[in-house]
Amino acid sequence: MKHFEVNFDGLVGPTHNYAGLSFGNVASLNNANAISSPRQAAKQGLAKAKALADMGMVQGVLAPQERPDINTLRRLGFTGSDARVLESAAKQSRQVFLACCSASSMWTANAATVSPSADTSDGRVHFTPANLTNKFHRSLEPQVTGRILQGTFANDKYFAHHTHLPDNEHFGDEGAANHTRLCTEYGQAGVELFVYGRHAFDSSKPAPTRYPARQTLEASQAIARLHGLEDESVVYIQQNPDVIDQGVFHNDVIAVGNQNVLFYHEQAFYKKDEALAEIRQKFGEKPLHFVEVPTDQISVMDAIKTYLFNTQIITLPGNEMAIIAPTECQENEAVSRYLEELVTKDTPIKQVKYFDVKQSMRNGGGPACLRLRVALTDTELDAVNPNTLINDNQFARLNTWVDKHYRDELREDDLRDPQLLSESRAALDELTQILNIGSVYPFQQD
Ligand code: SUG
Repeated sequence: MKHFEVNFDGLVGPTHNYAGLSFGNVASLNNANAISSPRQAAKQGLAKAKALADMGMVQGVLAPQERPDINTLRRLGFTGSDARVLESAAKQSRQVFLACCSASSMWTANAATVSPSADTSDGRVHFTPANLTNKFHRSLEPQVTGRILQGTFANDKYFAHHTHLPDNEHFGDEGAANHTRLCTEYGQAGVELFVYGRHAFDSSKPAPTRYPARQTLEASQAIARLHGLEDESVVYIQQNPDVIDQGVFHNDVIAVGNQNVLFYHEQAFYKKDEALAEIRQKFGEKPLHFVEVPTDQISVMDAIKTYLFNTQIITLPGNEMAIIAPTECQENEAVSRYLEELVTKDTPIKQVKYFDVKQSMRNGGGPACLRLRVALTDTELDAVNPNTLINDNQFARLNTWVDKHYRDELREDDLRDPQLLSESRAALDELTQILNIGSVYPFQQD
């Protein structure tokens, strides 16, 4: 049996904009009110996805969400025609309005936590959409995310879909951004690492003081239970509260794993030595590489600025690993030097490739944020909705679709334009046909 790790990249939605919505995410706050380019953003994402497909990787896409989110605005008391809802929300409650316009579902690392069939008690691939409770704009995502995942992984013989955790800060869950799986081969049982920012029910435990910890231990434990993971193959690690306070709002901003490699910053974890020892013990005797980046070589600040750890480490056909980095890493002297040296060292990582995803980076989303990893056997891959997988034909269709529907530039004032709402709905209606995922959007169900 063959197995693969498939990356499902989030298609950037037509309302991609910079609204400064994510307190604790430095890039999001620094770029608030900048002019965005939804078209460029969508094309940068598609180009990265296509490049990975061209490297021989199996690559998929996940549909974006319907925005502006008129239904939520109506739930919050705005009435009248859609145009009126937009107008009055923008005027009366700017922050709420902006939250309802965000294209943040593009960061599919936050779409869900996924456990491959090799790890789960019933031998199916398990998905739990993240509730994203810490940010209002992101808390609007899980329901439709669940539908999109079901439209993409539509066979319940192989795929188990759970409802997102209770929408409450106690169970704050940010999905795969705080989850990494280590294994020897993707199809063999692995060790799942759940990294959390705080304990929800024990305030005596350390926690960040300046910026929020978005993920709780209790949420991570609930996911492990739902997915039927065995205690011996799960490690819970607390993120270092100090780095959260410096702007590391998800673990994937400071650590990334692939197969038997864990690449992380010296300051990533609280009680690091204990955590690494537990991983080592649960992983067993097989070769395992801890690639630790010391602070005196790369500061936490540089890691956040360049997203050195928000890189994708992928295993290419032929088994060499490559690191997929944003061009910000190339532009930083210390970081590019580090990466050049890394590929010559005694680790499986042998190549580095840079991608321009600046439209996403300005909101704090690097290459790894843009993708959800799903490890699959060949039989499971055959059960995935084939229209969601990237090949030359689907890539061309999606690029043409972006050209047809997306604006070149978007400013805050454009978001209240009823025309943008119609354009977005027309785009998404067509997309559900291109991807054949069914009527997942509220406007298609009314
Ligand atoms: O949740 N930014 C996203 C970035 C998510 C990155 N994902 C991972 N690290 N996996 C967030 O903070 C900013 C939107 C705005 O400000 O307009 C935003 O939502």
